[in-house]
Amino acid sequence: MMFKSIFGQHCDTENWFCECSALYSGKLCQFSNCEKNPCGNGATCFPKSNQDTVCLCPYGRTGILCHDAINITSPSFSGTDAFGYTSFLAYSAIPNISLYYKFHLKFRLANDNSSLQDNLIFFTGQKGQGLNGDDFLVLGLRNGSVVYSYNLGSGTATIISEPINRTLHVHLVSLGKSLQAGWLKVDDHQNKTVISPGRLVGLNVFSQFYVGGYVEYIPELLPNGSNFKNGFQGCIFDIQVCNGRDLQCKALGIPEGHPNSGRNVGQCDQSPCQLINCRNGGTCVERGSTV
Ligand SMILES: [Ca+2]
Repeated sequence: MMFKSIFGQHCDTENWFCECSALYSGKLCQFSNCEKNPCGNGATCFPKSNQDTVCLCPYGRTGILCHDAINITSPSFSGTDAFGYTSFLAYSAIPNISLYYKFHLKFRLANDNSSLQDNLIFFTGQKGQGLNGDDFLVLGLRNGSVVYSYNLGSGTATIISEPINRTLHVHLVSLGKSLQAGWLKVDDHQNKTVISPGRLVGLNVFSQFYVGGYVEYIPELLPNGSNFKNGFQGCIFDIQVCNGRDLQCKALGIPEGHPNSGRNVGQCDQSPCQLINCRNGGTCVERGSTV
């Protein structure tokens, strides 16, 4: 089977690749390269115009040329830019989630309606990207709701939450799967459940675990049902995965809490009130700020 890449090369979908000219890179040659790369520390460089280049910093670096170190405890993501790059974190594939798993996380949206339209929160699949392999697990936002989907190889199961309440600063999501049965709980909404179609019960995913976006964001190369159009816009924090027989919870990554790579990720602005939801009509007041 052949299809035409967006830059005109023909690609064979069985073990295909696109041969890119020197000024382009990426699976579909979709990224423009810088002729002379001024960015430091392995940053992604792309030409913004004939005169200007832009550096997208790797995880842990910031600044115009990515020379400055940044300590990230709560990652903030800036969605997909006009050149097709998402900000993302990639963690080692999570072991022992085939039959049973749970995830817990919190997120805060950028103050922008587009952050709720069609945005990825996390993804893992068989190849991370590509046309082979049906199994995947994805969480995202679409039309104001949280969307949780998985495919165990015999069809996609999806749970769509009630629309989230945008007046909350922080949203809580818990989800899980036990054999074919999935469940999703968002904020104080009722728990929702689904049973995946077909007969298969195991989630067989080998890709890295992507948070906020992908290395190469090509929605048409992702498995059907997992293709959110944009990267996440806002902060995602306190992700816990619970796996194994006893569903023991821990942070993502090997070692724990450490991503393998990332791009264009900042530190979430952590004024304490942005992370607190007062109950019963209360208003959060920050103490100790001096002027
Ligand atoms: Ca499977």
